[in-house]
Amino acid sequence: EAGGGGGQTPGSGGGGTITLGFSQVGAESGWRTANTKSIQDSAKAAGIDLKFSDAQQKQENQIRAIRSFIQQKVKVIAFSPVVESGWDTVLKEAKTANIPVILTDRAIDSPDTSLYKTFLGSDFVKEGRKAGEWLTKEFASATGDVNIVELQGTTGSAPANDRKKGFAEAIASTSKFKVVASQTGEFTRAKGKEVMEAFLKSQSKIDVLYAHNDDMALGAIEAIEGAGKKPGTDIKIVSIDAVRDGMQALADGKINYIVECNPLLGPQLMDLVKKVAAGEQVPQRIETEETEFDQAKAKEVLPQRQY
Ligand code: GZL
Repeated sequence: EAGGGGGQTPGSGGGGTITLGFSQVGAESGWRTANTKSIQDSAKAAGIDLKFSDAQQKQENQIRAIRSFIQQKVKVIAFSPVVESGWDTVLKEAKTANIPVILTDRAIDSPDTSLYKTFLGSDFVKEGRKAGEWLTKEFASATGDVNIVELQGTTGSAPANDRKKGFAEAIASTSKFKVVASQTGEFTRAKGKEVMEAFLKSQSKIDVLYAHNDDMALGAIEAIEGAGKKPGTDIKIVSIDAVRDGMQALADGKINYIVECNPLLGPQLMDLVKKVAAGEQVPQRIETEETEFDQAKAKEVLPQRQY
């Protein structure tokens, strides 16, 4: 319940319980599932009353959820913006209602940084760059062109924009690296498989697949095997996330390298919610800690991976 009698401040519920409204992107990938679990488990552990909404990857559903949280007078709003643009109006409504907003996972492109207290998430440009740097090392001795196909994440999303940018920067060093096809696979296995099937038909020579997440890489693996080729051997694959199924494919030699994108943001988010609810200052930007894996390291760490 929000507000209530006895002069309590809105969103503090009974006995100081903080109410958090969280708008999640959807349930499109293994990463998202792990991220949602981390948020729900951490809210429970922190004694925070979580109102959780799944937007099925639609911005209008996130905007509707944020408006509903404002109506309910929650104490804090947090969300993972499915795309970078189009948030100013609804975030200004939250500001007018004196409800602080926290961005998690993905960023927005608004120049008005007063619209949110902090952004907790990965540096996607860095992730793309790490993937590109691995590729330049892996193909350092290649003499002819190295033909790359790219499965992009959700169109307009920060991870898709920035992973593409970071990767392109890293491979620009030598002209032999050619991105011969690049299209969104919407971060899902199904779409990743469908687009990779099209790439296999339209491209005469594919040396590498760069997938913006493991789920699309796993879909692409099905397409590559369906075409009678060996993923990880005939077509090298570099991906991002390091979710369990991706790490298993890496250990099995079907993926060659994975850059981790850590979904376990829940504990840090709840600490930030408590600080922001108490009116404390928090850093404008908090970057997630994460690493990268080759096949040997994947075999080693798989047994104790949390997600
Ligand atoms: C990245 C996150 C992306 C993951 C995908 O932080 O937004 O969305 O890389 C997920 O798996 O769908």
